[in-house]
Amino acid sequence: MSSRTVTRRRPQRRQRSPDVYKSDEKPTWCPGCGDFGVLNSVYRALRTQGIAPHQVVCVSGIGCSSRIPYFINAYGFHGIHGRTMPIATGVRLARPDLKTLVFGGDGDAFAIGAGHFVHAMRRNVDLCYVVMDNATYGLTKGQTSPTSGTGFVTLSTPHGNPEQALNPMLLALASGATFVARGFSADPQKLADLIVEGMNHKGFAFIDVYSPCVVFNKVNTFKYYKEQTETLPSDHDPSSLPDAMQLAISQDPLYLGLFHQREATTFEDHMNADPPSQSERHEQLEQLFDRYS
Ligand SMILES: Cc1ncc(C[n+]2csc(CCOP(=O)(O)OP(=O)(O)O)c2C)c(N)n1
Repeated sequence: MSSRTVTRRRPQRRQRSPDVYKSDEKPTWCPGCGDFGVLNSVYRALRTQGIAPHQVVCVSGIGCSSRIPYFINAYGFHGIHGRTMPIATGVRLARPDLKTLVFGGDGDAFAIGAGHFVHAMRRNVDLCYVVMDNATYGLTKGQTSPTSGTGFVTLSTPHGNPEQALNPMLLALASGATFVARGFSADPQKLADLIVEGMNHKGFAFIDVYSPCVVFNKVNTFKYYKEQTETLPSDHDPSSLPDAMQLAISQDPLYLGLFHQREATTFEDHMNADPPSQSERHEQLEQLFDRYS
């Protein structure tokens, strides 16, 4: 065993009251915000897991959605805009005994944080990342975000958004995420189930959640998602990446559920692996030398 190997304590699991996970801070979101449903799902997921508050850490970026750690009784890190992944990766490596949940908005994740997002997925860091996707920048009062539709009129795009929306599911699948799911904040029980699965997944779990902003986005509303979404076909095999991609392309309907899941070596596994011995390293160098001489 390497001297860097950390002994993992098993999380204590038992049924706890949902109130255990509620902090004393009252959510500051606007009435009707989709983020309330996400918070509710997180409480339910933690209760189902039976994990103690001191065994969970919630990392977030900046945005309305990123305020969520304040409302959860657990360790929390309200970070900087678009930098959740570096922070969460460090937390995960330093404290593998804690469950690391990561939260943010679509701006935080797919605009300023897009580069970090892609690399965390290809590294397969053992994190559960819940993106509260309202297709707008809520905190800064409603500019377009990468998931806003073409033509979306805002103060920053008075003539309509000239860009096409990014598809976060396809991006995650193409970047090597080993768990890719989509939920809806108006269905907190199904979302809670997905968060439980994401937390239990070994590797990077990405959950994109439709979480409407009732103040600044009159396009991606609860009504729109209720009409447009459908549960994934019951015969969908999540181990098939091409099938997952095919379903992720669909805009009508927009599917909800677990698109893809597979096993792969995690970043932590690599970091904790025994380093090669001196003779192995010598042999590798000789092979390299032979190849290039
Ligand atoms: C480096 C940096 N750039 C810009 C900002 C301004 N800013 C704060 S939150 C935000 C976007 C929030 O949108 P999103 O991440 O989708 O979260 P939401 O508020 O919609 O939940 C921006 C641009 C900032 N705080 N830091």
